[in-house]
Amino acid sequence: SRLKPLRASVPVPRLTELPPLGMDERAIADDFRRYFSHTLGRDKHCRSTHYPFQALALAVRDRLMERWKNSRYACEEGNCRRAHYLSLEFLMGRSLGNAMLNLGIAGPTARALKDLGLLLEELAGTEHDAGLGNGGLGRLAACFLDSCATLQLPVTGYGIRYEYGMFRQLIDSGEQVEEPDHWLRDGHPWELERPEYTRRVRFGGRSESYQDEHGRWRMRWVDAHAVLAVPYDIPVPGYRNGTVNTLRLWSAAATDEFDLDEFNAGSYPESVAAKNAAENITMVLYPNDASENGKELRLRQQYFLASASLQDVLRYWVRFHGEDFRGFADKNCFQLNDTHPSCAVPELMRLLMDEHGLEWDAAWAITTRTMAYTNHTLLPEALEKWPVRLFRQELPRLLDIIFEINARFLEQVAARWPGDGARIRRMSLIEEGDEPMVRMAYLAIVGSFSVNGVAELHSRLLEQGLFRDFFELWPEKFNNKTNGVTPRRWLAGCNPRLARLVDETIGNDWPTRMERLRELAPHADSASFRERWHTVKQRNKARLARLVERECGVRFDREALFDVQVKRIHEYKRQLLNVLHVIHLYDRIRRGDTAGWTPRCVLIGGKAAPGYFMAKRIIRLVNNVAAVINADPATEGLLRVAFLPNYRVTAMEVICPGTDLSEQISTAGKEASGTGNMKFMMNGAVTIGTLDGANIEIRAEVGDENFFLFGLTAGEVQALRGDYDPQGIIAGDERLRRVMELLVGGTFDGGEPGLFEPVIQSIASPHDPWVVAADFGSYVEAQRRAAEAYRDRERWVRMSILNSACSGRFSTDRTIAEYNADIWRLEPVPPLPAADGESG
Ligand code: T68
Repeated sequence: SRLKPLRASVPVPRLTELPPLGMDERAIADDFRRYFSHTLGRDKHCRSTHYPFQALALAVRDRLMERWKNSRYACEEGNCRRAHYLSLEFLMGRSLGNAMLNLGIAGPTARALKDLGLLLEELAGTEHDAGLGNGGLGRLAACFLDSCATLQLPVTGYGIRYEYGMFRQLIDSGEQVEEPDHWLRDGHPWELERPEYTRRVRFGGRSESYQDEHGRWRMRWVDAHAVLAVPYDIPVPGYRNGTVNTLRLWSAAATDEFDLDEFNAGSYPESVAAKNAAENITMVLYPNDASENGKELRLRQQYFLASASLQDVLRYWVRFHGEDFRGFADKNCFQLNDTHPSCAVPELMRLLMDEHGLEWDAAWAITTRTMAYTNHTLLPEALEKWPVRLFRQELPRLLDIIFEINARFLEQVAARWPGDGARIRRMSLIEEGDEPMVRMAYLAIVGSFSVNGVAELHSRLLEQGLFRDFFELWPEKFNNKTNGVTPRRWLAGCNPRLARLVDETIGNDWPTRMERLRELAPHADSASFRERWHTVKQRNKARLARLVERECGVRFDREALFDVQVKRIHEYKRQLLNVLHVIHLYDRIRRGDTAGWTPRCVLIGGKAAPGYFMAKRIIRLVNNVAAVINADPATEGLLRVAFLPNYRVTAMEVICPGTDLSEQISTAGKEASGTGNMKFMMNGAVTIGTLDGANIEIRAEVGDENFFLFGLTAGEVQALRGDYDPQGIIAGDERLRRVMELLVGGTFDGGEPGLFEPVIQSIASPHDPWVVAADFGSYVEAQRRAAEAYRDRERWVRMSILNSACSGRFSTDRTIAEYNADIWRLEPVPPLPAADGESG
């Protein structure tokens, strides 16, 4: 480690008597000024918001520090059971507003700044998003951390400190262009480097057998090269409860001796240059959200996270318990966020056996009592597989262990189903073929005591489909944990006007007791309450309209229906179906079929994986359709369309409060859960959606009269296979036929004939897995019902109120309480009292 530990004789500073920091306007203002002038060295000539932001972040961070330490101590002193959330992604977004909200100092801070002539919103607006994730999976991890801290559960997040997060999306002539997101360039005030906890992670080399000092044959990993994993800690404050948990992100660095070896060989510059290879491991987040591309560097990232995190947890164990691992499984639990960190299964085996001397059975008992796996996808193409060859090259010792796990597992299968060779081949952790592959999901299932899906439908489909064989073998492992979102960021934080109205109506404890939102429901009958609700929504729509005008140059009239679909661009999410409906509306306008029209503003946003051709072509289509429609005077006052570039957490914080209609229109059986659907609902948007993922549970909560349902069910989509006839559907539906004619006729080609040919082909293909044409008719009908409902303002506002009122179940506090009751079994740990006894 670069920083030598203090020797026992070195005096340790006594810090316990530090007075706690004030949470009032005055104390915050004083600290702000000190950081601004003394630490950052700025003065009255400073013309940038960056330094005032930095000074404020440091002042707020100070107030997290003592709570952070007290939370750590409480856990240490209580020798408490802990959970470790392993994830390649944490999509945190901005931190300042969230920290102030959870500490309860937003008010005094705003006043302190105002006295100094500064505007809080302006400073907060300069913070970069921490975009260390692709979408739902990464944001779920961030919401989970917020709920764990709020429920005072001792859960640590473990992830990677990517130098470059999710790419910035620009739109150039209607096309997506990716720019690197160097989010750390101006420094990241929330992180604390912890070089003293640096770990070594090895790659390459080979494994060999040897005899230990007792003459026993063991395996070891030799000739590997080491990379340092340096942790950076980020504080995760609970909601006004004194708890601050930790997100620990690993950064790769080259070792010194690695350089020295090369240096001795006489190639000093080359050896220093070789540092790059090590440090590349944590350079960039892979921007694929739904398909694996099998890149070597990605496997290195996955192993790097798993190994560093497990070593960190084992180090903590050894510090308090020495080499006795008997109680380890009672005190630790690892939650794997999808298969991405599933190298943790063989790596924990390796560490326990090779580094700590345990025998196989003891190590396996610990592993299978501590690992739990969450699946996030039903798409077979998204299930991770790694070539055996790559494992042998990069992680040879892990491959030995995977083979051994597989051999023992297949014996179990053979004992249960004697002579069923087909089943053995199906369930093997190794897929045979020209290029044998390790099936990571199967590895995760075999190595875990819990396997969960993220919505009821999804969990059921896993049991009956993808993981059927495993469900037959171990039904007790399988369970459901329906996703949620944190109501702190996704209601209290992003929608202060609505939050105030809710406070005034039902009291202010709802951010931690979301079931209380139900008490709003009776107020939906009050005309004056509806009026106040409507006023809030209109102001939020005005705020969203300003964003759209600034980013897209399109004017949205806030009296119109705001119809929004924001999420990653993917064929299964069916942005294309949305566009077909927009084209249909445009066709109606051109035909003069506008009697009883509801003016509508359609917003679509999201990033496409850079190598996903169809997704990028769909972005192009949205942009071209928007250009044609917005430029046609006939659409004035009736229809506006915009594609919002660079959709991200911070954009959603403006979008969901200002949305009327939430588009959740995936092909049934494809969207594991969705979480955007929950954010919209909480903020009073009404959903138009299919019976997919958590939509089903949203509809069950709010009632079918407050949800615009359409489309085939998952079972019906399945049953279509083999006799799907989109051409027949197009021919038989006048509306769709006309839409296809506009597309084929080049109305949106912008002078590039054939541009949308691939899109047209996919809709018309009997092999279209997303069955866009099949759902078009019922989608247009549901849109008609939504438009009609919107024209009756009292009716719509009532639906909006009821959607918020029924959203309590979709708080991650509920989700995390379920993870804890069924999987983690942790006791809440209140922090040790701060020096003055204050903990709030
Ligand atoms: C999403 N998955 C699901 N994956 O699509 C969504 N994948 O239904 C669900 O609500 C959400 O997870 C939370 O459970 C993803 O977001 C990824 O981002 C991803 C990233 C890398 C590789 C594969």
